Amino acid sequence: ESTIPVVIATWNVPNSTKKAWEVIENGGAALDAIEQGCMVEEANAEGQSVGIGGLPDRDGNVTLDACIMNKEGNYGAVVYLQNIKHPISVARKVMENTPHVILAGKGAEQFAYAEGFQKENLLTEASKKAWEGWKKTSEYKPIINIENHDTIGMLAIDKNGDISGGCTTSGLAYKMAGRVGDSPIIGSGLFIDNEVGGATATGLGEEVLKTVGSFLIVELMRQGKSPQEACEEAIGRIVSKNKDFKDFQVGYIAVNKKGETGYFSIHEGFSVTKHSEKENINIPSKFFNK
Ligand code: SD4
Repeated sequence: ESTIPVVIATWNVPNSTKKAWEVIENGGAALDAIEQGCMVEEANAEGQSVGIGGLPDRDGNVTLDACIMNKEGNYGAVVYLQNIKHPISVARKVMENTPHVILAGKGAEQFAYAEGFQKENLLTEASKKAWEGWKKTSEYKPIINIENHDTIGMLAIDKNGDISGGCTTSGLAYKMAGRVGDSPIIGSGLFIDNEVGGATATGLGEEVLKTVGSFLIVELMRQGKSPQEACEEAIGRIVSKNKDFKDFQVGYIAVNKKGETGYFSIHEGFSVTKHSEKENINIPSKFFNK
């Protein structure tokens, strides 16, 4: 089924897709829809994997990764950003107001303040408690589908048929200090080519990075695969290269220029939220490991 406009996001994030849809319905560009849609989850302190309330690294610091990509193929990202609630918006400013595409850590934070963003404490009481609990064993192990609500990767096609995408996350809980995942890295956590389509990822970022998953999916669609076939092949690439796939999750979503969508994961538990003219629904993804 192909629908234009359309908004699709990783996990169960109906408020985000609703916001993005509203922007598009009012004639807005996919890029604005993406930014505003992602901001909804970033501002939600209960979501422990994005923006404020995100689970910290091993040392108790909340560090955020995000990127955005527009219909011209322009890209902006922030990695290892602290104390700023809306990394997706800072990523957009990097894209629009600097000669660079990625800003990291302190430099990204200083840039954000210069752009008028406020300093905020992102470690909520709930996330601090969870971290203190974790410290008792300090066992680092990626957990499959921590909750049905995680890194938000979002793709949108507006009324003009133009595609944009974004991805925002606090990364893996209790990661090493300094760790950066796939989410803010072009071609891994996100890739958009307005002539072909877009893709974005969630799950164990190291595996997405090693296979440049989102770029792979867009290139497979360029060669004629459907979004569904392309997502399945990209997951296949991971599981064929890493025999430990039983211990980690990766999920991909994709959309092509026609407004057809696809999604696939290694394990059960991944889902997508899709907003079309008809409805705003959460759909369980098909998965590899039956
Ligand atoms: C990362 N891919 O930092 C992100 C985390 C994630 O569901 O998507 N969790 O590796």
